Amino acid sequence: MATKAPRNDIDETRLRVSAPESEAVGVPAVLNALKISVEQMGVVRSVQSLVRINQKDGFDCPGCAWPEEDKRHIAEFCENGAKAVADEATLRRIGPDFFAAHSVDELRGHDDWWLGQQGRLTDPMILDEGATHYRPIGWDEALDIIAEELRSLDDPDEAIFYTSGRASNESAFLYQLLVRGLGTNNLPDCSNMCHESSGSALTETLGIGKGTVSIEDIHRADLLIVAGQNPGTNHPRMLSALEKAKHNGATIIAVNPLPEAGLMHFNNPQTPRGVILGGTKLADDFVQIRAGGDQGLFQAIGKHLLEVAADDPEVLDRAFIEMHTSGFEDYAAAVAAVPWAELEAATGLDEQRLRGIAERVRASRATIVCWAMGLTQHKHSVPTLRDVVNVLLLQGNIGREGAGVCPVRGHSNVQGDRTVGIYEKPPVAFLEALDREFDFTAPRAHGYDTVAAIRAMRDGRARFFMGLGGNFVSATPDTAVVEEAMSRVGLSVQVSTKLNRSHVVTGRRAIILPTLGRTDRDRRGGKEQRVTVEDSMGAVHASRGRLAPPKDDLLSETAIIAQRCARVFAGRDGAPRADWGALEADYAQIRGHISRVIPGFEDYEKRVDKGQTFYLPNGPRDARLFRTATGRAMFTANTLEYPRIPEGRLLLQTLRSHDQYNTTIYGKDDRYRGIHNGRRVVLIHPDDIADAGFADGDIVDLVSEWAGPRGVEERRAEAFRLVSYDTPRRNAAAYYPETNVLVPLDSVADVSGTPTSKAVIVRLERRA
Ligand SMILES: Nc1nc2c(c(=O)[nH]1)N[C@H]1C(S)=C(S)[C@@H](COP(=O)(O)OP(=O)(O)OC[C@H]3O[C@@H](n4cnc5c(=O)[nH]c(N)nc54)[C@H](O)[C@@H]3O)O[C@H]1N2
Ligand SMILES: Nc1nc2c(c(=O)[nH]1)N[C@H]1C(S)=C(S)[C@@H](COP(=O)(O)OP(=O)(O)OC[C@H]3O[C@@H](n4cnc5c(=O)[nH]c(N)nc54)[C@H](O)[C@@H]3O)O[C@H]1N2
Ligand SMILES: [Mo]
Repeated sequence: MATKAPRNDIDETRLRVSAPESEAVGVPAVLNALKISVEQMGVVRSVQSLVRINQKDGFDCPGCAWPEEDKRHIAEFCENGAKAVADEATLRRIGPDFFAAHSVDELRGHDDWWLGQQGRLTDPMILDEGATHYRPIGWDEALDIIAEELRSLDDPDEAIFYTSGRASNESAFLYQLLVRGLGTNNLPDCSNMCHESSGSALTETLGIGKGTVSIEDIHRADLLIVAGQNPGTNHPRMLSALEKAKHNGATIIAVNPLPEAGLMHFNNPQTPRGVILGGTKLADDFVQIRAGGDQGLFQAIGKHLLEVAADDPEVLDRAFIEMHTSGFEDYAAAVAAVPWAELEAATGLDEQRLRGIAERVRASRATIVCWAMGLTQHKHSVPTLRDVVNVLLLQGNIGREGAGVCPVRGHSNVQGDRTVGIYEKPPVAFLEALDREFDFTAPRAHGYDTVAAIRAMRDGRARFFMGLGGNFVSATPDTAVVEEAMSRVGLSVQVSTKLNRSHVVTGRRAIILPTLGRTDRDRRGGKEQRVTVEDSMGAVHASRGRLAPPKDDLLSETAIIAQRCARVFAGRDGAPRADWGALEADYAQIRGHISRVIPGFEDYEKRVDKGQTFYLPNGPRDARLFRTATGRAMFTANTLEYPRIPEGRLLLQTLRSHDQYNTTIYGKDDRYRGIHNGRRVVLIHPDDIADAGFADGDIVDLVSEWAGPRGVEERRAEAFRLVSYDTPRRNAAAYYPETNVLVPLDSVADVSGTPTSKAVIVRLERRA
C-alpha cells in the first residue's frame, strides 16, 4: 500500500498527448477511482468510505453539488467523487515534524499538486513574524492570538472572512454570526468567483437566486440545453440523470466551444447497458459555439421564436406571459432589432444553424437550461443569463414539470452557505431576524466580495484575513497581485483539512487550524454529530462522517467557530447572545436557531431526523410566485455583447482538468482530453498555431493583455505546450489555477463582479 507522499513536483517534460476520447465514464473510470482510493486510504478504508458516500445515513459527497436521486444505488458515487473522498480520507498525515523539516520558503517552491499530496493537517500551527518555519501552538493560545489581533483593529471592516463552499450549514451559520457579531459584513466566498452571475440574473428576473428545477424535472424534460458545462468531469452523476431523461425521450443540446466527452456519450458503470451494450449517446446536437457567444445564441432563439409566433399561435405561452410576466414588449422589440449578422458574429454559427437550434426549442413541450462556469465567468454573464431566462419565459418554461432554470452549482454546499447567510450583501429581512434571535444589531453596510477584499488587502485597508476552508491565494485571479496583497495582512488564519498555497503565502503572521472533513466521525458533547447541506436544487439533507478522524483531538469547523464565539463575545456589550457551549455540544441547537431565522427551515430537526431530503421553498417552482421589482417574472431587454478579440490574439478560457478539484490537483492527467502526465498545456486550433508561426508541441509563454485605466497591462505565464485541438478559431483553453496569474483583478463581470476566468485576451510568445 503506497501511502507515502511524493517527493517531486509535476515533471512537465514527461507530458504526453493522445487523441481525445469521445465518451465518458464506463469501467475505466471505476477502476481509476479504486486505484486512487487504495493508494490514499488502503483497502479497508476505501471500502468503508465508498459504500457510505451519499447514502441516507452516510456522508454527503464532498465533490459536487449535484443532488442524489431518491432511490440510491449501492455505490452512489462517481470517479471524481471517489477522488474527492480519497483526497480527504487519505492516511497520509502532516504534523509538527513535517513543518519542522520544511521551511515555508521551501514549501512555496512546490506546486499545488505536491502541496495537496502531503496529507491531512493534524495540529494547530503558527508562523511567527519573521520566522522561517511554522511551529506548533495550543488551541487556546491560537484562539487567543486571533481574538487579540481582532481587538487591535481600528475598525471591524479591516477584517476579511472568506468561506469556501464545503462548510456545512451549521458551521457557516455560526461563522456569519461571529463575523456580524464582530461588526462587519466582509464575507466574501467562492461563490463570488463561481455562480454569482447566476444569482444576480435570477434574483432580478425570477426573484430567487437559485435554480427552479428538481431532479425529477430533469428526468421529465423534453429538451435539455447544457451550456458552458463539462459534467463528465465536474458533475459526473448528472450524466445518469441525463441518461434517464434520454430514455424518457428527451432531446439534449450541448453548447460548448469544446466537444467534451461527457456531453457526447455516457457509459453508465451501474447498468448493463453502460458496461456491455455501449452506453447512451447523450447530445443530439453539439453546438460548437465561440466562447462568450451564448448571449447571441439565446437572443437568436428568442428572435426566431418571436418571428414564427406571428404565424403560429402555439409557439408562445401567451397565457403565462400575460398573467405572470412583465417587460415582454420591450424584450420582443430588442431582439427583433438585432441583425442576424451580429448574432452570427457572436456565435460563429450561421443564421440557418441558429434557426435550426431554435426550432428544437419551439418543438419542446418542456425545456430546461443547465449551465455552469462557461456562462458565468464572462464580462457579460449577467445579461447572457437574463437572455436565457427570456427564452424560457416565452414558452412558460418556469414553474411547471420538466421545465426551468438549472444553474449547476460547484462546491457541495456552496448553495447552503449562501442560504444560511454567507453573503457580503445580506438582505435586511435576514439581518432583522438574526438581530431578534441573538439580541444584538448586525451591521447593515455591505461588505467586500472576493475581488473587493483583494483590493482592500492590496491597498492596506484590510489587516486580518481568515479562510473557512478553500484556497484563497490559488483560487483568486491575478496571482501576483493576490500574493502581494496577502503579504500585507497582519495575521492570516486558515481553517483547513489539507495543505495548500494559502498556508505558505501568508500575512506577516499566520495560523493553521486543522479541522475535520465531511467524511470524519465527529464526536462532541458525548455523541456523534451530524451536519446538513443543501444541494444544487435546494434540497437539504443530513451528512454524518463515519471514518476515524486523522487525530483524536481534531475539532470540527462548527466546534472551532463556537469556541471562537465564546471567546470573542464573552462579556462584550452588544455582542450576539447564545449559549455557545451548548451549541458546540449539540449541533441540533444550531439548527434550532437556523429554523427560527431562515424561512423554510421549520421543523428542521424533525425533517432531517427522518433521514429525508426536504426541499426549501422556491416561489417560481412551487407557485409561479416571483418576488421581483414588478412582482412578476421579468423579461429584460439586453444589448448584445460578445468578446472582440484583437488581431493576432486569442481568447483564453481557464478550466478544470479531469484530475483536479479546483486548486486541489489529484493527478496529472486529463484523460478525456488526451492529456497525460502534465498540466502546462494550451488547447488551440491548429490553424491558429500555424498563423502564429508555431507548431504543435512548441513550448510558449502566454502573455495576457488587458486594457485597463492605466493603459495596456501585461501578465505572463511561462512555458506552456501547444496542443492542436478541436476548438473554434481563436478560442484557446488552459488549466486553472496555473493560468490565474493571467486574469486581471479588474476584469470582472458587470453587476456580479465575477472574475472573467473564461475570457482572457492573450498572445503567444516564443520562449526567450
Ligand atoms: N471533479 C471536479 N468536480 C468539480 C470541480 C472540480 O474542479 N473537479 N469543481 C466544482 C466547482 S466549484 C464548480 S463551479 C463546477 C465547475 O464545473 P464546470 O463549469 O463544468 O467547470 P469548467 O472546467 O470551468 O468548465 C467550463 C466548461 O464551459 C465551457 N465553456 C467555456 N467558455 C464557454 C463559453 O463561453 N460558452 C459555453 N457555452 N461554454 C464555455 C468549457 O469548454 C468547459 O466545458 O464543478 C464542480 N465540480
Ligand atoms: N482561473 C480560474 N479561477 C477560478 C475558477 C476558474 O474556473 N478559473 N473557478 C472559480 C470557482 S468556480 C471556485 S468555486 C473557486 C474555488 O475556490 P476555493 O473554494 O477557495 O478553492 P478549493 O480549491 O476548492 O479549496 C481547496 C481547499 O479547501 C480545503 N478544504 C477542503 N475540504 C475542506 C473542509 O471540509 N473544511 C475545511 N475547512 N477546509 C476544506 C483544503 O485545505 C483544500 O486545499 O475558484 C475560482 N477560481
Ligand atoms: Mo465553483
